[in-house]
Amino acid sequence: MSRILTALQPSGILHIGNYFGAIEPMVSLQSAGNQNLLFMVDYHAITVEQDPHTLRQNILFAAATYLASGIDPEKTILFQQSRVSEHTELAWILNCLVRMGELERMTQYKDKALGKGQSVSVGLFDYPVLMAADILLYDTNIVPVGEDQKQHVELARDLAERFNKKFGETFVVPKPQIRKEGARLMALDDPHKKMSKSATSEKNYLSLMDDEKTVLKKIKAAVTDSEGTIRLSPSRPGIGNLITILSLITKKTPKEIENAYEGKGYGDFKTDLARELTAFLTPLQSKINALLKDPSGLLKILDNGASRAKAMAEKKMIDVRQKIGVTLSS
Ligand code: AQP
Repeated sequence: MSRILTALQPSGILHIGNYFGAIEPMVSLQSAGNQNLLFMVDYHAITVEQDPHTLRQNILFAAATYLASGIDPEKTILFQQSRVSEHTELAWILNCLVRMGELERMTQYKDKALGKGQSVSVGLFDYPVLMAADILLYDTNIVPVGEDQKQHVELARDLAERFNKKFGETFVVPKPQIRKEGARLMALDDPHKKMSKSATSEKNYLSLMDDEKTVLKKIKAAVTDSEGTIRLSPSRPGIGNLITILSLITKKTPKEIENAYEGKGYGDFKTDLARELTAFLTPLQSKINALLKDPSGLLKILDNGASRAKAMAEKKMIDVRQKIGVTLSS
């Protein structure tokens, strides 16, 4: 039995990249008899400015999205990061092991800090250490993530090994699990950038809550190129991204899609893609909306998840405090 863990920031309405990169893999791993933990990393979300009212709504929305996508709270411990204070406690201890140079190399930090000068929060810089704490606290074996988070999971591995070497065997060294297709869906308005829920333009992403009209508008406006054929090629990231999305939704291979659109142009392809997306999103949205109508039901699930996670985290921190020498009784 493996312990599997993943998390998402409630920093906006989740998009199809989050769904295919992290939620769907977690749902499929749930059925294999593993021990799963899934949570909303609200303390990661506040590394950039958040409106408190919207943050509260986004936490509940993310919980509803997981459940609507097939997460079973009996099989998966579903909770909110801030409810288990051991995450931030362990992050502090790991902060004292990590080196400045390691964090300065993190590409997500560099991307997010770009152009923001001195106004970037220390939290954004330190984000990968809190993520390492999230993972190591639960003796996690596997972390299903999108491609963008691979470097952060590698840092968690390095910190686990460093801690174990210095203080004795304490942490399991986790492995990232990255799917072959869909691990990095690109922005619709710029296929050289990744799809991101906190992007300034809504044209960047396909939200899980977009309605039929919005989906069609965004897909029609999605950046492609002037070649006009439905073919995968490294030099054609725009159409490649759209083929990947269609492939994820229809479970057809990119090759089958290329064959089906032989001799057809972007107009037909984009109309079909928008239709398939709407057919995929509409039932998911109905389930999410039904769950959101019962906030006390959601809170009950999150309370239960928080106490289960807390019990595991408390046990781990007793060992960690002992190992580093801050516990005075033996
Ligand atoms: N474009 C993407 N394609 C595939 N997977 C993706 N993920 C994110 N973007 C894509 C995966 O979704 C999970 C949750 O991500 P996160 O909420 O922790 O933050 P992120 O990676 O920074 O994602 P966003 O959407 O870009 O959020 P913001 O804009 O708030 O930073 C992770 O497993 C991630 O890999």
